[in-house]
Amino acid sequence: MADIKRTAMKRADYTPYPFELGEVELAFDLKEMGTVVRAKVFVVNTNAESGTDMVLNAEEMEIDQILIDGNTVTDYVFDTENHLLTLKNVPAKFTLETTVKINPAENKTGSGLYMDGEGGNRTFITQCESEGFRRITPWPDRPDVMTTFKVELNADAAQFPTVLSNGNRIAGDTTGGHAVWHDPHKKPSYLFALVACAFDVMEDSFTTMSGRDVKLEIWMPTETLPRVRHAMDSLIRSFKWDEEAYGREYDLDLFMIVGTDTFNAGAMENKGLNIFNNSLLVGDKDTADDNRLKYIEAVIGHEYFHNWTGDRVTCKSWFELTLKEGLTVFRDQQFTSHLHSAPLERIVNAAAMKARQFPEASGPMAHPIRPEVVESMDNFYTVTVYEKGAEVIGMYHTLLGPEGYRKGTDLYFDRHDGQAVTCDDFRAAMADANDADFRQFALWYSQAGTPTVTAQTQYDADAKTFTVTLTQSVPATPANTGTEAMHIPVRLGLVGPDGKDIPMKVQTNSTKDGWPLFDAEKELVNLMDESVMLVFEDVAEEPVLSLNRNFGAPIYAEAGLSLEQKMFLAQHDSDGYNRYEMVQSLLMDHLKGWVDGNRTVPDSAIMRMINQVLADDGIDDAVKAEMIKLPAISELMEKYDVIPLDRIHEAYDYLKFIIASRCQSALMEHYTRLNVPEKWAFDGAQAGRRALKNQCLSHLSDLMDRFVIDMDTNKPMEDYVTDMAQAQFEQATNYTDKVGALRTLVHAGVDAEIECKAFEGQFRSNPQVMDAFFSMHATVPSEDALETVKALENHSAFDGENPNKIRSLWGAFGGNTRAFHKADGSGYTYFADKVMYVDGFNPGVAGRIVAPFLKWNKMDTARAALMKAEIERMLAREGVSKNLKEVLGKALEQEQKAA
Ligand code: HT7
Ligand code: ZN
Repeated sequence: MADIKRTAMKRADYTPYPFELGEVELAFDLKEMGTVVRAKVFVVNTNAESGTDMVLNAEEMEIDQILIDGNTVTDYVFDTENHLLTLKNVPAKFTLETTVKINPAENKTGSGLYMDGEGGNRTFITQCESEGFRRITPWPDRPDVMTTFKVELNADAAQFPTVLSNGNRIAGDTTGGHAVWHDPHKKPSYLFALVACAFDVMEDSFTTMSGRDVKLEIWMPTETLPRVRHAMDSLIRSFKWDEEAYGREYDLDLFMIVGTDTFNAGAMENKGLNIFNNSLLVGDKDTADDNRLKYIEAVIGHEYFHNWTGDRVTCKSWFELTLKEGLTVFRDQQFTSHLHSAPLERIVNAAAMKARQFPEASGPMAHPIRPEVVESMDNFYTVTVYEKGAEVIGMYHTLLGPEGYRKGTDLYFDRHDGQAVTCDDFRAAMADANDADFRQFALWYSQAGTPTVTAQTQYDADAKTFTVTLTQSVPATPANTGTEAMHIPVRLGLVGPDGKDIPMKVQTNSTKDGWPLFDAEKELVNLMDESVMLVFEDVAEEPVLSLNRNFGAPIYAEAGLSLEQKMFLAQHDSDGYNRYEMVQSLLMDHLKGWVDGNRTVPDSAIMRMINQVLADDGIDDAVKAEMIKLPAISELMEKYDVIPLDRIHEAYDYLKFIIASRCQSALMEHYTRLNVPEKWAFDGAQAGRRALKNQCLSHLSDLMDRFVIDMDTNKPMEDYVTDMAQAQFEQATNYTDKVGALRTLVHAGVDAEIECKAFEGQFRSNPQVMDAFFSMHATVPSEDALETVKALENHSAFDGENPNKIRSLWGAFGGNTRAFHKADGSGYTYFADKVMYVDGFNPGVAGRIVAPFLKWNKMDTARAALMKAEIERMLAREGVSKNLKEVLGKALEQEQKAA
């Protein structure tokens, strides 16, 4: 095995940077090879000392010249392995000038300055979060070093007429390949951006609450520009919402967005110049489905909201990433809830927590939302930092109510505008603005793992009391961050036999750190001890406990309900989220019972429940679609120490068949009801109809591989449903219906060659749609997907160096449990080859797509051995990145579960 020495940074080791920097003047002479970057900055040693060393970060560059106060410096060390440039014995105050050369055309990492596009769309583009600026110029590349920036850009005017950077343009224009930009707001280097391109622009404007006019610009290749209207409208909605909901106004005269096809993440909040992956910017009714359009809107909002939560107030160190990301995700979720349906948004976000974050929290990469130890920062842009971080912000909102929460954010912005701060500063603002104690709540920042809250109940018919005992347990994780009792806000309700909520009155209440055990107004328990008991009085008849309503805390909630009680809540709970949760829980019980050979949920119960959901006029179509979806396979896998994967697949096949066959007429009836042409609108009700229709079609398609005869037509169902999907494909007047029909056909394994060819013919030149095409094939629930994916590598629209293509084909394949986990190990070998290939030029992406290997230790003996061998092979690659060393190294430290 090659050397796998790993080095880690610890949050506890933070020390402030010992120098202060004035305004930096940057000058770029942009060339694909040999871009010259000059930086000039006035530096002051904070302790007024001379003769100390100044350490700068510097990576992948040739140093041409270093001047201090105009004199050439020779006394420096450039450690190219650790990417550090040390200037020896610098004065107490001085002007530093550096000149370096970099090669953007050779940079395939997606970090720093690199090239995107081809021909007339060739573009210089930057990505500096988290450690990309050091690839552009030597600099203290850390978020707590903040300066103003003046940036001069020069590029070949014929090829790159438009040169953009942060702030305001103070010289040049958008056509001459030359401009000088000045950003008056101090910012850390990770928020720096530049773009040089030959794009066109969509313009609009927004008048802020104080009456200032802001120019809005989206820069794009001319041919793509018509498809960014939705993004521009979303941007205008974002400006308005942040003023109304948080009182936050935009602070420059210009706000620009530039789209790129080559991007490691979704988008980037550079001050005044957001850069977007085109997959989250470009799309309209004919090229993006309803979910994608909603996602585009949410990410446009997210990046814009960062202007205050991230840019104006930033992070003191990268350990504090959730300070800006958790908060900004919470803000974008509020934005989506406000514009669309709050219950639906809650369901979708909770489902993502359960399917993605809970598994992360129980694996080798488990970490608290504020990690304590990091080897590669790229590996910590995680669902834990983002989504669980948002849940933690949501709990402040729950505990303080909307007004208290707003008082907290107002104080946070007042106190910390222009500063780089910590999660503790945010928590202190919430506490101080409300005179509330969040000391125990701080454990949410430091403990990893998903707490379980178990409820035990007892009804006393004579005393008319209902006793609820709540017990919490916090799991140990590889991160070893503690298992102390947390402050968990547990929302609950008591549902009477008539289906109505029973008013909740506790016999005795108590307080801890100022928090009442039972907060009657908010209908929540402040669970702060390991176990608490609440006695509810005047309870005339035995109720059913509805626990963790609205998924108010990111926990496993176990109320110990019977099949009947779950069926009852699924129908009657006044909390929409828990109605959804009960249906999902019954589907999960059915699956698990099948796997374990101990079935407690009969097929007839599933039939009754699905039919009931479909028939219920009180539930939105979009919510119905979510309710009747099968729970994620990752959720079921979480329930096992040793994962019985083959039986899990059989359980899914069986449940799919049960739903399709037993609910066939209801599914058909709803499909037919909803499959009526209507004038398209970006509207929740309409999107809900499309979602439910496509979900019904997808369920019905599970009859395709069984010989079932339709009673009415006497036709085999296989032909019948194929006909329906083909007709929908041909007649679709919007992309949601078109791609929904095609996915159904492809996933059902019927011959869809004609439709696939037609689809490719129509969309070959649309990279985002081709990404969807690749993913659709890579996720076919069959072992055969491996061969399909291999073949698609040769597709003319595929490009193995492009992060979007890597994710859509190979990344999606990694999530295909049937093909990736093929018993002969060929899926593992294939995928490991791809990870190693990507790691050779883009470790950031490799560190993420490798995730399916991480739970090797929970697989059966044969699979675990095959996976382990591939992990070792990846680690043994000459030049393996620190990203892979960290994630795979942690995976290997796990003990194998199967004997
Ligand atoms: N803040 C942005 C993070 C990001 C990023 C991180 C690592 C590598 C590439 C990246 N591109 C963007 C995105 C956001 O959360 O808003
Ligand atoms: Zn963000």
